[in-house]
Amino acid sequence: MRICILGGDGYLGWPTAMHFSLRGHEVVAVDSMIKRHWATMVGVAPLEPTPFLQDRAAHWYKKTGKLIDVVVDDITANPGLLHQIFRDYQPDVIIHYAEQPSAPYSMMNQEAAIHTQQNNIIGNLNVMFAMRDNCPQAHLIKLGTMGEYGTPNIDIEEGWIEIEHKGRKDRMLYPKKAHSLYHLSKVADSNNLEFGCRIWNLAVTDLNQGVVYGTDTPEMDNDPELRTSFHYDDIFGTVLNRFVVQAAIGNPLTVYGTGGQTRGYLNIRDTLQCVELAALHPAKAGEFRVFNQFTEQFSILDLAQKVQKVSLQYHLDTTINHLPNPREEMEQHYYHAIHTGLPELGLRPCPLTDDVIAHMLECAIRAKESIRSVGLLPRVTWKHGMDERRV
Ligand code: USQ
Repeated sequence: MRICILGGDGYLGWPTAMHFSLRGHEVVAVDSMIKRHWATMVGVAPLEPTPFLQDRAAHWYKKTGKLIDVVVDDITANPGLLHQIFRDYQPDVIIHYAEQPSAPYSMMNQEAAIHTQQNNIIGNLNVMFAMRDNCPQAHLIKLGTMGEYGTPNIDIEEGWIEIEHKGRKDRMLYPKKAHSLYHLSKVADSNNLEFGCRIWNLAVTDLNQGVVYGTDTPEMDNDPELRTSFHYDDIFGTVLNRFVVQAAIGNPLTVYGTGGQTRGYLNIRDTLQCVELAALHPAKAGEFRVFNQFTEQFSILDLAQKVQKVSLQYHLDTTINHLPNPREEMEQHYYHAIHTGLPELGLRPCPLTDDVIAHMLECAIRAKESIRSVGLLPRVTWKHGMDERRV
């Protein structure tokens, strides 16, 4: 397949590029590098330096003889870009990760909220129009999020729900109660894409992904030149990635509130499996297909206790600190999200075992010297935004 990966420099984008490239697909990775800029703006950096995308692609070519084409440009700021790429390249599959991915970033202040929604929603519209005009037969795999649904007091279906109202029935997009203005940008994307499928016959899979964790994938092969950007800070670090880094330097684990918040989680290796399964089993023309992409669900306290237990093996005396919750979210709630679509296509999950946590912890201990204190504690509250004193 000819695969175009938008957001190819990111935590998920680069591993996805290597995964498909190794399996013999033609890959072009597009990225504006803006996430590196956002990270600098909020004073954070990945655990270890992440080589530039062009350098990683060059190293990959030297090592495997496989070419990953790189385009450095902005799909949101330059609406003509994707028209040109899709016209010339004629992708079979477009994988769209190129969005501002952080809920706290979107809640920092008015400017960051508007930038998040503009960047994400306009970028996604640019993808839709470029597909319609240049490769209407391609399959778009779009990264959505489980956080679009929030935590409703009813079962969460996979994107769609049958509703009976006053004696009549219809199949509707599942109602959303998103966690943040970032998550709301993805709600808007989902609505726009469903419209594109209905009106222009586009074929789209929306992957409503849970919280991802993990330091590496097999293609990285412990090679620092091929590593991905692993964030552990308050803005771009996801919770389990944060906890292992906090444990590695003997800091308390920052559980927000009681820690009863329950979410779906998956290993970064399973992200790759899921995206590959979606690509190999495409949505049909006109179909807006949604998968809930996670493998297990945990509360925050469950995760903290797992990290605490494993850290004992490394003689780390890890404590759990219940901080006042900087977010507005339910801490005790019902959570039952259907996630059968991807297992039906063949997903075989890597569960979160003690060994998986131990491996992450070893990576964090190895890179201990480079861990920064900025962002170990949360700086953004949903009520008041970024606390500038902590920048
Ligand atoms: N949390 C803590 N302590 C921390 C950090 C987070 O208790 O130090 C809690 C949060 O309050 C929240 C949960 O952990 O209840 C998850 O937070 P997170 O920062 O790991 O994840 P979230 O903000 O939801 O966003 C992340 C990714 C985002 C993706 C989303 C999937 O950054 O791109 O869309 O996970 S999901 O959560 O399923 O919507």
